[in-house]
Amino acid sequence: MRTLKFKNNDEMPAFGLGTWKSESGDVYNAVKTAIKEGYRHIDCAAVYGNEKEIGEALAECFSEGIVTRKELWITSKLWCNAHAKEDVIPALKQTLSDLQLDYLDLYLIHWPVALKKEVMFVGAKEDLISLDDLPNATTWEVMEEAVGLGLVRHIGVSNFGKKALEDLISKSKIKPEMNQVESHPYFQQEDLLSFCKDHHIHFTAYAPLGSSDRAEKFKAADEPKLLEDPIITDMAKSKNATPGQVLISWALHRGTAVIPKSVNSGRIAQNLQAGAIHLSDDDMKKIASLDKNYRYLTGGHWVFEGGAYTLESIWA
Ligand code: NDP
Ligand code: 1BO
Repeated sequence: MRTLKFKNNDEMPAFGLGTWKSESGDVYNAVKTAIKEGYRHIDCAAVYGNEKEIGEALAECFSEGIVTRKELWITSKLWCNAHAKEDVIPALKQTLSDLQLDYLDLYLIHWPVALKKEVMFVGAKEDLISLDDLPNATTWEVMEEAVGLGLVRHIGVSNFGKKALEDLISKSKIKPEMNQVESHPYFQQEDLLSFCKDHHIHFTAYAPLGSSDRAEKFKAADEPKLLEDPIITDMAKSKNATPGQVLISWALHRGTAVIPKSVNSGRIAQNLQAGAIHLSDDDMKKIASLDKNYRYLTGGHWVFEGGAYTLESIWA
């Protein structure tokens, strides 16, 4: 399995299981099936509301001797309503308790957006806190403390653009080691990927299959269907593979990590096998030609008339 190497020589499996939208009742089986199949990296987040059930699956995998803690790479993310200094460690401890773990391999600031503590899902501009009042660098100081406390091995960010990264890099003792962002053939983010490479920040591609199970209210009516793109489906046929496998293989060939979500045991197994599919330079070029700068996750839910954030400020 391909890995991404960190400065201290820790290696993160480049392929992992996504768990956003993995419902209660499904996620336990998904995680257990994935680990039994050979997955060694699980991507979690407090806001996904399923860390307790993931914790039960992990505990059972350990107690049944399917895998040891050291063999797994577990990522989780700090939700936006816990950015205040005093809220970071309690939120992290809650995640650790839910996942039944002593430490995380990687902990990320989920978005460069701050919410009031009592708000889980943003509904109005009053729910938001401006980054002028609660800067990412303030939250980051406590992320750094979490490393010192041994609660997390590595820290990073998610949904950060170049400007937000530059700001954090200039103010931090421990530099962010990961940026987890949307990336797939329709939204490749070459600029951001190359910025991250230059600053020794690893890059994880989320929504690699087009995130088709997002709630309808967050989808554009004319949303392009990545899994049905003729270049992808033709390439899949020619390699006796599935479109999903071609998309995952493309991300791995680019040198990024990739975390497709599935709760279907057949697709969980199929996605892992994508690591064995070879793409030639010509295949890579054909796929690169598909870029249309199309974000599935626009970030529009953070933006309100007169609110603290604009799309430009979020993605800058
Ligand atoms: P994905 O692009 O992974 O797509 C998931 C959808 O694809 C599901 O409907 C799944 O259905 C389906 N699927 C899975 N495998 C296949 C396959 N081989 N062929 C066809 N369909 C398939 O979307 P996500 O948005 O879930 O992104 C992946 C992960 O990235 C998330 O789960 C989360 O962990 C992370 N993420 C992080 C974000 C962040 O802000 N940091 C934002 C978004 C995602 P089924 O389950 O039925 O197989
Ligand atoms: C608000 C969406 C988060 C997915 O990681």
